[in-house]
Amino acid sequence: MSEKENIIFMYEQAKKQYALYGVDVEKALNTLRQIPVSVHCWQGDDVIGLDGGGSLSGGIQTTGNYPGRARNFEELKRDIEKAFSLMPGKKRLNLHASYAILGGDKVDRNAYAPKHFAPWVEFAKKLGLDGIDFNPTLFSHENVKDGLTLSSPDEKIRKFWVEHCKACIKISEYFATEFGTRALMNIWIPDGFKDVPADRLSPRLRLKKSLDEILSCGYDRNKVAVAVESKVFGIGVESYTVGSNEFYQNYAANNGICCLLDNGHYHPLEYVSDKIPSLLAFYDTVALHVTRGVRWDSDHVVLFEDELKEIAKEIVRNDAIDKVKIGLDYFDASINRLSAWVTGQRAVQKALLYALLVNDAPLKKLQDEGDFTALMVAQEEYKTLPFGAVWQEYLKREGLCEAYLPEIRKYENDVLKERK
Ligand code: RNT
Ligand code: ZN
Repeated sequence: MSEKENIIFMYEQAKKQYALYGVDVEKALNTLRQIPVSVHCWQGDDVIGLDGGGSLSGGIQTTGNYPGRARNFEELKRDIEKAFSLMPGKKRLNLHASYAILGGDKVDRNAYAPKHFAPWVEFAKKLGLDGIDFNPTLFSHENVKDGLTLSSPDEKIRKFWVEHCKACIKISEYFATEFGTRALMNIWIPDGFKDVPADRLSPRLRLKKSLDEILSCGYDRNKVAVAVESKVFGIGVESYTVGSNEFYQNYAANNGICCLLDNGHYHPLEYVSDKIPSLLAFYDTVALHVTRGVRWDSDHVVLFEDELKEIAKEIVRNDAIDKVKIGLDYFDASINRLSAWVTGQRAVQKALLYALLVNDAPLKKLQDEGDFTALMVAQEEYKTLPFGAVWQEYLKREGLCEAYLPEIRKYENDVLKERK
């Protein structure tokens, strides 16, 4: 039997086995290819950006010096094109403002305009992507003063970042218009203190005022979904972060915007999988940064692990595929960057498929009937169903296969090794 015949054979067997549980595998595969995943551009260059803003700051860090980092727009595009070609399913591109193509324009971040991102639009269209999502960049810049941006007590600094975020809303609107799909614009700020503050309220009131000013710029909410991303702590801001979870959830609820949950931004015993349904009770849109926290670090490459499966289940079984905006956020400079990219994106696709291959109705019924014995047994049974065979078939239909590393190794030898 050839490898291809084997995949088909295994898939047919798997389909029969899942049918015993009432799972329509064909339907699952068709749904999966339609779920957009917004892939971050910043895994390609260790979050350095293209606008010369300065070295990485704001409590996020990349570690490692694996050769081949993309050093300019051309290299980054080439790497994205290669990595994306190995990722199954529908993809969007997630850009940071620091990836502006200024082309000699002497403008600072408060004056970035759609034209500085036109080359990205052209590129994303060439790749046939679903759209572009966006992030103002409030780090790696000299106007981060004493670690503060939108919450700065220095009016000039605060205003600069308000203007930057307003400019980014306009750029997001431009992306939405170009692609005909709603763009997510996510605000994350590094603001916080290393040690015990004297005043925890005033910075938050200033952040609130800044967000009010940003949202008052008048934008089309059908085109742009503005999100705010909280964080429990960061390196160098261990004692206090201005943009806490409670702050942003209340702000978002009161102002008709949405929350972005980064699953590396909570205490290790708090689970984003459990936060998703809490927010779905109140919000039409919930945004995610899918990542993997390891002890104090929030940005390891995403793997096909239990919490990721639970996150995917909450999206699928609550009919929230259109409501939950999935974005990736991790960076690793210690291994091949393209491989890191692909591994994480595929892990998300696997988790979604895993969740789609569950017949939820009988399980929910067991819960409602209080038969927790049968529920536990049934949930365990799912774990050993032939998921891998369905995944292989999915990759085959996407023109891909499980073994993507040889292609990346070839690219490493042909392209990355030249970057000295
Ligand atoms: C940082 C946040 C933020 C960044 C990206 C680059 O802790 O997770 O989302 O990682 O915007
Ligand atoms: Zn994040």
